[in-house]
Amino acid sequence: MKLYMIPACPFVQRILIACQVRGIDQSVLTSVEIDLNTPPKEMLAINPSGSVPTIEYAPGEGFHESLVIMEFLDSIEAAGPRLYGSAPTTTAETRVAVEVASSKFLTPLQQAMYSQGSVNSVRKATHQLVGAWNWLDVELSKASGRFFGGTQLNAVDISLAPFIARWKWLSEKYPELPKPAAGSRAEKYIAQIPEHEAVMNSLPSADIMRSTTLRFLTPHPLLQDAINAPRTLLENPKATLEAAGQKLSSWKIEHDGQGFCLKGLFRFKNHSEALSKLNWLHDAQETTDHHTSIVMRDFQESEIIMVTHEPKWGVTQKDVALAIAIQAFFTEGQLP
Ligand SMILES: N[C@@H](CCC(=O)N[C@@H](CS)C(=O)NCC(=O)O)C(=O)O
Repeated sequence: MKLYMIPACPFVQRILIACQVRGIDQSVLTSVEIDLNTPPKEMLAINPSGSVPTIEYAPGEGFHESLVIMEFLDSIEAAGPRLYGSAPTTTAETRVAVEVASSKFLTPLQQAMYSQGSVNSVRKATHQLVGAWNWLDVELSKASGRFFGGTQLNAVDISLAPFIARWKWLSEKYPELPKPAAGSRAEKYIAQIPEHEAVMNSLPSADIMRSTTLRFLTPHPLLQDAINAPRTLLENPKATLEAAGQKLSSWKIEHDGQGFCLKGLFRFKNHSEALSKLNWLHDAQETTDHHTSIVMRDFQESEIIMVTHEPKWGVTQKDVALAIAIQAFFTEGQLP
């Protein structure tokens, strides 16, 4: 059997940890490292979405989704303990526990972990994490050992482990995120999980873990440009617009009596596209600490006006940088 994977992916790491615990080695499930930009055609035939982990259990036959693969691995005869227990009732209960852990704990953690520097996401995570740590603490107190699986890792522990292993870099980057209470079970758990042998054997080097964690914590380069750009007024904004060419083709410079401003007109296919894009814009404004004026004509069309009022009316370098990011997202659907 083959496991299509990239070592830095936390969902792949669930599978690698599961194999370690169950004692399923490379001769049974062979890792095939892929390039996510160009997945092999054998993998795409099984999983057209191109995501990893994907398992090929027989030539041309397979499936994806880390939790489904973990359940499948539990059906294989192997020396190690079962991740979902042996009795049907334990299996069912463990499945439910994985779901609950995902919604109560992983969702808030991932909100911060995949924030891309979004101030709104970090704020939301800050609210939710207090409850998440409490939940973890209470649930661990019901377990018969330091892990959900008692003395060894079960499916719940494994589903959480790759994300918990990233907490260190997450909390360094956002020290304002709530932490588990000092001396609590949750605090011990997040210290012990990354040190568990099965977890250590499954994760790439600390350097790779750090850099991939940080990549999802920092704003997209176009938003980073807007954060860095100075609020310096442009002498000749029309010339700047022309020089930017395609990148600013949805925008024009207007003179509205008080001075220059940038105006862009963007169309949406439907109501839900309009809402998701304006939601992104709200987020981008908070993240770049730069605000625009939006006129939403209807759910098909919005006009965005960008102008800096202080200390003088006009178009600044920051306006232009944010306009480039808005155009990239609004016209291409996602940031390039
Ligand atoms: N729900 C999936 C998530 C897998 C996932 O998001 N994998 C990422 C890499 S960490 C991926 O393949 N992204 C590329 C894509 O979705 O095309 C699972 O649990 O397996």
